[in-house]
Amino acid sequence: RSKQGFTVFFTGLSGSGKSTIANALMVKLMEMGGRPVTLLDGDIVRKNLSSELGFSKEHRDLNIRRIGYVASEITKNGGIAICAPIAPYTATRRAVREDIESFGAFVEVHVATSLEECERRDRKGLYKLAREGKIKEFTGISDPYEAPTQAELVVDTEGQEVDFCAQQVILKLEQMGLI
Ligand code: GGZ
Repeated sequence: RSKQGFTVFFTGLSGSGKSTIANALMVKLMEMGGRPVTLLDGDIVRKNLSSELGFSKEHRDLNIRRIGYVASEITKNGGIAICAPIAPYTATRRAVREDIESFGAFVEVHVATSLEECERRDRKGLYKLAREGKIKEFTGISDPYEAPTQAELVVDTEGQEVDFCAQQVILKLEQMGLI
């Protein structure tokens, strides 16, 4: 009997390490073989699926609902979807969870790297621009991030290696009987 499809949904601040962990997880799942794995990364979705959207609450919600729809189709067909947007709003994450759970499992992973650490790293220089007011509605600076309270897993890239974080996700998926 083949296993049910599932979605791993990462959420966290810009620069928290979502994409890096998501990529490491994708490699691990692909190495296990057998099932197609689709990565819906924040950047790539914004370029290809949500190119007309900005960062208002309405646009962020629409972006997340689109990601959730694609992930639900993949999950329905028995595949593995990995999503890695900021997804700052609890209600929107919950709505996506409900859509997906009618077809398979939804595994929410909070990448809880602190704002202080994300801003200290500032890999793309966006936090500096946000502090200067040159980017408006920037998550964590001038726009909200509602941290999950009931995520299946919490990881933190401050003091934990990316590979360790990805391995924690693998263990959780095994515990849940998904892989
Ligand atoms: C947050 C922004 C913003 C604003 C541009 N707020 O670190 P990045 O650059 O590569 O990831 C961030 C990405 C966020 O897009 P998402 O689709 O993940 O957001 S959401 O889930 O809220 O729809 C950041 C960049 O876009 N970026 N402006 N104002 N992040």
